[in-house]
Amino acid sequence: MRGGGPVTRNNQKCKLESQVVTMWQVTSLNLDAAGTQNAFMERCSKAGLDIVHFFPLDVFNQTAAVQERLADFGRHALAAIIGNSKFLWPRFRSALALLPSRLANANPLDRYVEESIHRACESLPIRTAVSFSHVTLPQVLPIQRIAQAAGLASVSPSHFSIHPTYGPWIGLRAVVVFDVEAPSAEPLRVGSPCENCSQPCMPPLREALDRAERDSVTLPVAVKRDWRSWARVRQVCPVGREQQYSDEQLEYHYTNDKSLLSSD
Ligand code: B12
Repeated sequence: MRGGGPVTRNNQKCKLESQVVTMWQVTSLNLDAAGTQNAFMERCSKAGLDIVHFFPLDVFNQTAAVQERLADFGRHALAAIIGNSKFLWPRFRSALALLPSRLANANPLDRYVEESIHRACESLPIRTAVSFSHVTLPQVLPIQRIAQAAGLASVSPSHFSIHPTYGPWIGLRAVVVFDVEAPSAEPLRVGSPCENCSQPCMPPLREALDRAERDSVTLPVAVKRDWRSWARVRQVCPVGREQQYSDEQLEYHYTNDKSLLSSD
């Protein structure tokens, strides 16, 4: 495989209970892994999946319950969390415009994400294993906890993954495990974004939950029906405010209303 130069990365591992964050200083990535990273990131980014966060899979597997661990090709494997910021939306809309038949899918965005990530994996000359966050059977991928262990984003009290730059304005789409050796990682300690925050997300969350209970609806139904109240929970977060999704992206993410995708 083609090799790039050695790569140095900083990853943060956040632990909310103790309000302590551990930052992983990852160095001396071998040439195979560096080449894999570059090729893979480029493919994902072109599709609008602009968050590609590499980490040694062991940082999650070593603390996870046995049934939640991801397969590691029998080695200290390299893995990546694939996600997106608001940058995904124009790319996704262009892909729909090029191929309107995508709208026939029950969930066009999930299908687009699947296709894009599979294509990025297929471009690599190594084995990969992909787990998608929207696939909930036979079991849910605990991607928020993986993102926290990997130092990408810490989980807020309102159950959002908060990225230091994008705040809650990210989607977490998949975890890819690569059949290459990950670098060794050394933890450093830094602060969490929710530390010392007045947590303005909690009153709107409680309100939205109370309303769902009063209306006797399940949470998935409540989120769709009462989406503006649920969106408040995210909009009040002080981290990454300027990274908010567009109105259309926001509404689609809460409602999955495909009619939003039919207009230009
Ligand atoms: C099921 C689900 C929901 C359920 C949550 C029900 C529940 N009690 O867990 C409902 C329908 C309520 C929901 C709502 C939303 N979700 Co949701 N959801 C998921 C999904 C598919 C699985 C989560 C899960 O079951 N985890 C179970 C175990 C394995 O994880 P865990 O770490 O032990 O527990 C976490 C969750 O269970 C969650 N959780 C636990 N209890 C509760 C209670 C409530 C009220 C909520 C909202 C969440 C929640 O938080 C835990 C971490 O703190 C994930 C994708 C994924 N694979 O994680 C997306 C995911 C968590 N959701 C996401 C989003 C964006 C939303 C919505 C904003 C919009 C939407 N798409 O509906 C809303 C509102 C959320 C909010 N905080 O305001 C994003 C979060 C991105 C981010 N930056 O954090 C994810 C990662 C999907 C994605 N593609 O990015 N969701």
